[in-house]
Amino acid sequence: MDLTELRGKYIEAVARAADEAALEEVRLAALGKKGEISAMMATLGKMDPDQRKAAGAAMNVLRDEIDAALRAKKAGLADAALNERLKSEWLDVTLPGRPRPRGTIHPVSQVMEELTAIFADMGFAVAEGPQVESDWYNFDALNIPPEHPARQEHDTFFMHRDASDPRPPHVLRTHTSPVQIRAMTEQGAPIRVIAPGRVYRMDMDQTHTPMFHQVEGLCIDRDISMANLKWTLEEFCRAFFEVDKVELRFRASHFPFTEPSAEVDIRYSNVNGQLRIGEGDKWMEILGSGMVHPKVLAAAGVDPDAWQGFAFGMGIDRIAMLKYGIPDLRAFFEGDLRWLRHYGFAALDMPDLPGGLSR
Ligand code: 2NL
Repeated sequence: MDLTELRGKYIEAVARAADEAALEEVRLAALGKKGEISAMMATLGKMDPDQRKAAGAAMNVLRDEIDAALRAKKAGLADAALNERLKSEWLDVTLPGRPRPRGTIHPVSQVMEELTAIFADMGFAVAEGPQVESDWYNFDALNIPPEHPARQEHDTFFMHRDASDPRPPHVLRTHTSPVQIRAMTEQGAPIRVIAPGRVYRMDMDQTHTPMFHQVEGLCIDRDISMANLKWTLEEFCRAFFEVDKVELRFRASHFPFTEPSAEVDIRYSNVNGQLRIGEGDKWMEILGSGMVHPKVLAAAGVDPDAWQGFAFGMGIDRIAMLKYGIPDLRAFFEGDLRWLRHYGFAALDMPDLPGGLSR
């Protein structure tokens, strides 16, 4: 083959190579150690000097020309491969982020935090205690006699005991009062504490659950009176319900652990199912309260001739529903949208739901 034919053969082979592997094969066939161009150049040694000078120059030109074509083609193939990758791997960094569903604090926990902060401003510390209590702390210390209905098997969860077990009965606490008995016993008087937490009663129907949340408050000092109780509760309700005007009604009542005792109602209205606190002509019972019974002070090691004070208790689930405008416990369980919304229920974020469900 002469130089012109070789040039034609390899320039065309370079042009046809579809990828870098095929191109490398062409390079080896032409310029590799055993390549055709290399073999031809090896014949220069047998030529006489004049012939070699002319043939050598022509062969160098051909070799350089094929080498240049190989390099150019290689760069072209690499470019094409990169373009191919850029086509499939592109990323639009200007797209908005994908929103992730987020949870929110449970309304009962939120309300506990709110009321803890409000009472903290009035000098009340938070006390905590066990949910499984001895019947002494849960009942006896609170002047609840053995024949009281709450101490019969049907109102209270009793811990299982073998007949031979000598320990006194233990119960799931039915109120957080035992926490305050423990606090008084440990700290003595004066004392200002609230005790928020879970309580248990054997009650399950449309308006009751066997576990619910309660907050109790206790304030003992030298001359604490019902007037201090009234101011404390009014101040709490103003802050908690975020209204300037609240009206409370104290009704004489009876609890074994307070004397005198009062149940407290709050004025409200119900306008098309929307509850408004502080206005209207309806009254709703929100808590029980009274002056701590001398026997209860004595049971907690506080001298009733030197100290006196008030106590109160209210259901957190109930005041949480009141604050969020939920009419009753059934709405709590049946997925009232206001609760679902509070929980951050993702389906409510869909823009085109029928019935005005979207935010
Ligand atoms: C209610 C009534 C009440 C108390 C709780 C209490 C605690 C101690 C001493 C005296 Cl350590 N009393 N707590 C007092 C009156 C009422 O709760 O209806 N709760 C939901």
